Amino acid sequence: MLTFYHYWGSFCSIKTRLALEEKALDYREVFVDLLAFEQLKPDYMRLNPNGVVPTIEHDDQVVIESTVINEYLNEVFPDPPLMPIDPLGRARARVLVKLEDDKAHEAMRAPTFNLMIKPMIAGLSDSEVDEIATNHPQKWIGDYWKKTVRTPIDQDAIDDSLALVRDICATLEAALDGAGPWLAGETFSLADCAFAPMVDRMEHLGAGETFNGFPALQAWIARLKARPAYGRSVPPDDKRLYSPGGGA
Ligand SMILES: N[C@@H](CCC(=O)N[C@@H](CS)C(=O)NCC(=O)O)C(=O)O
Repeated sequence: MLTFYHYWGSFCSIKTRLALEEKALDYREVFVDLLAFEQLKPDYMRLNPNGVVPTIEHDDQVVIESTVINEYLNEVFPDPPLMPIDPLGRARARVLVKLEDDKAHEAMRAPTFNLMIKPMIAGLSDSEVDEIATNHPQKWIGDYWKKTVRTPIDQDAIDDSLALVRDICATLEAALDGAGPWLAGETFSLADCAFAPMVDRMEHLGAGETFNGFPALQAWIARLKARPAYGRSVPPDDKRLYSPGGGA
C-alpha cells in the first residue's frame, strides 16, 4: 500500500506526483490543506516532523523530502527506470535535482507567496498568522509566513526570484544544448521530474515568457508537457492556487 500526502498547488508535491505517475503506480492520496495549516496538525507532524508536503507512506514506513522520496520510488519500483543507467548520467541528473532543491524551489517562494498565497489568506487575523508562525516546526518558514502574508507585495523579492529563474534556465539550456532530449540525457529522469513544477508554476503565474531566449529549454518544455503523466501531475484547474494572471 502506497499513500501520497500532498497539496495540489505544492511545487514539491507535483515533483513527486510526476514520479508516481511516470511509474504508473497505484497509490492512495491524502490531501493536506496547507492553507488550512493541516501540515501542522499532530497527526501529520508525526509523519513529517518538518510540517511540509509531500510525504509518502509505503507499507507503514514513512519517507519524507521530495528528492529522497523520488529516489526511494525509483529504487523500490524500478520500472520504468527514472535514472540514467550509467554512473556519469546519474551524477548529472543528481546535480540538476540538487539545483532544483537548492535554488528553483527557493526561487518560486517569493512569487508564490506574494502573488498567489497572500490574496488567498488575506482574511487571516494577525493573531492567526502569529499562531502559525510560532507553531511551525521550521522557524524560518513560520517567520516567512509572518513576514509575507500581512505585508504589501514585495516586488524586489519577486524580481530577484525571476532573475534566479533565468540563471537556472541558462544552466538547463546548457545541459540540453547538443544533448537531451531530456535534462540528464537520452532518457526521462528524476531531473525532469524535479523541474516540471517550475514550468507549471511559472506559466500559471503568467511568467512563462521567462523561458523565451532558451530554445533548447522551450523544446524540452514542449516534450515534457506532451507526456501524459505530466498532465496528471499538475493541478486540475479547480485545485490550483490563485493566479495573478486571472486563472483559477
Ligand atoms: N525540502 C522539502 C520541501 C517541502 C516544502 O517546502 N513543501 C512546501 C510546499 S512546496 C510546504 O509544504 N510548505 C508548508 C508551509 O509552508 O507551511 C521537500 O522537497 O519535500
